[in-house]
Amino acid sequence: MRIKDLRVHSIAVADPPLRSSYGLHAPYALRNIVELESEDGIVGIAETYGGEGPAAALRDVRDRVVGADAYRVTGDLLDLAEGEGGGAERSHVMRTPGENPLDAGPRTHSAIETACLDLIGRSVGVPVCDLLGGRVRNAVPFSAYAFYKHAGGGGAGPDVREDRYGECLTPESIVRQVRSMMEEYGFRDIKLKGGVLDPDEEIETVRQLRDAFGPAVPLRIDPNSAWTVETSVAVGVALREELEGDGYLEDPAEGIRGMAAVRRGLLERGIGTPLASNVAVTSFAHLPESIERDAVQVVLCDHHFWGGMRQVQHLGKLCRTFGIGLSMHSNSHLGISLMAMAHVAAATKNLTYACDTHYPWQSADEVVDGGRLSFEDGSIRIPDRGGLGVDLDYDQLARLKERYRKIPFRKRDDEAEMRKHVDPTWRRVLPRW
Ligand code: GKR
Ligand code: MG
Repeated sequence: MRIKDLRVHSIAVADPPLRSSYGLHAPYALRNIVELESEDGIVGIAETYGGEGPAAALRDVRDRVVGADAYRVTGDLLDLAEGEGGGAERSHVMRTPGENPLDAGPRTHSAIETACLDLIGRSVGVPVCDLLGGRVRNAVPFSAYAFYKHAGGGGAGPDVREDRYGECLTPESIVRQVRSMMEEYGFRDIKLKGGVLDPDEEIETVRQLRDAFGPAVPLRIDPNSAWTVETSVAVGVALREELEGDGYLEDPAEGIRGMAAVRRGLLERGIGTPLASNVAVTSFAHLPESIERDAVQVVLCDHHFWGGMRQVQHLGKLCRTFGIGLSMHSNSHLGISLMAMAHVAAATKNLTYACDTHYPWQSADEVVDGGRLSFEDGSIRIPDRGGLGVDLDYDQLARLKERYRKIPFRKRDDEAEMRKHVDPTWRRVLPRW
């Protein structure tokens, strides 16, 4: 099946002022939507990181994609899947996800692969997860992803959006945020984005979440490398009970060596809380050292930057071989990404945790036909349709493209947003505590 056209649409989506150790989210999250059209007029779609860098990388492969066979092109582009230098240099410590130039290859490969699988799936009437070797689950569980945030629902000027959760900078307001998210979506796991307040306040937030939701609801906290090894160990000790079971401590300290030192410190104190990562371990090239040092016990996969869905399946198998758990990372996204995440999760046996999703945070906009996708008891059910199971709403796409055209943002820069809105002297300093 020949590919006749590759189209890349840069869009902007209203996003609330969420905080993390990277800084502050801008009023708009950027995404790129990819369309691949076959000679017989079938269109496969994908969603990926936004702004100019990822869009340019996709346009750069146009000549290798247009005219190629949809069944073979991801093999032809395999040189991109691992990234420069096999991915060894590709840490996310100082780079916000989507803004690391060394991710360009895997990101691009993934977007083309997803659109090809959607195209093929539509043409033969088979869901993507079944093209990937067959689903091992029909519904994929996601977790409530809590963020400290300032007041505001995202958007700017006349496009300003309703603030569903209000300002959340205290333990009590995070509990309210999570309660409302769990009621609306039915999530059964909670992840707290940390690295924002003093660690003692974040410990108190996790404790209040445990008090409010009980031990049957697994808890995770992720400060994105904001803590020293000593602070990470102290937090691990303080939250020993809260993070046990299906919980984990995610990227507390910087890099594989930092994570390994935290692991040693916790084990010496008899604490087996697993350490998870989407910052220290972001490529296959990181696995040998991480395994040798026992730095990371749960890898957060993400087809968007691990090179695609099949690479995530390989990752799942490798993790299983080495006794490592697998969870799923997310960034601000819409329904096409959500469905792609659900399909790859459905077709990856060793996925041992509920996946992350930012979907509740981008609730003001959607590009899929029929509007917002529904969760059932915190899970996304695989639709009984060929491909990803969602279509583009071209009116909404045009609206979000127009918005992109009008706003000044062309890349994600959480540090600049912090300086603009919160503290003019703010810099991303690691470790901060
Ligand atoms: O959306 O600010 C955010 C998160 O901090 C995101 O950028 C991270 O990539 O969700 C992510 C994570 O788990 O590290
Ligand atoms: Mg993380």
